[in-house]
Amino acid sequence: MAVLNLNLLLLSVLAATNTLGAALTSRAAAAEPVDISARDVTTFRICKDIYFQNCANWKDVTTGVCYDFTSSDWNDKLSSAHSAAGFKCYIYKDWGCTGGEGGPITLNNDHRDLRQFGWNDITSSFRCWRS
Ligand SMILES: [Ca+2]
Repeated sequence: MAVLNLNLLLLSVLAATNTLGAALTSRAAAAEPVDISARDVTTFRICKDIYFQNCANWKDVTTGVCYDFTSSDWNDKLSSAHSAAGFKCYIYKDWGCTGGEGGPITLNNDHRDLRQFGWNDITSSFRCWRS
């Protein structure tokens, strides 16, 4: 009886080892570098005034990355915006893409006057994705 119990214990240990091995394999796979090719670079057209006036192009925007309007020049100044063809961008009230999300802003949908959405002069960060 004691031998049988020992065998059961060994089986349990082996099963646990296999489970751990599988977990380690999964973790190793998850830790592999993110597929950089899945990321894209785009431009976000940002404007201090409605109807796309007083604008600048935020270039080299990497999809999935949050960008803050840290300068007093742009923080809480956005009044209209559009993204490039094939991309969509979301705007946020606070830095770090927090505090409420607006969008998606694409090339063709209407974000020429953010007052329409109650979003005039409050945007502090944005993030873009491929559409
Ligand atoms: Ca803000």
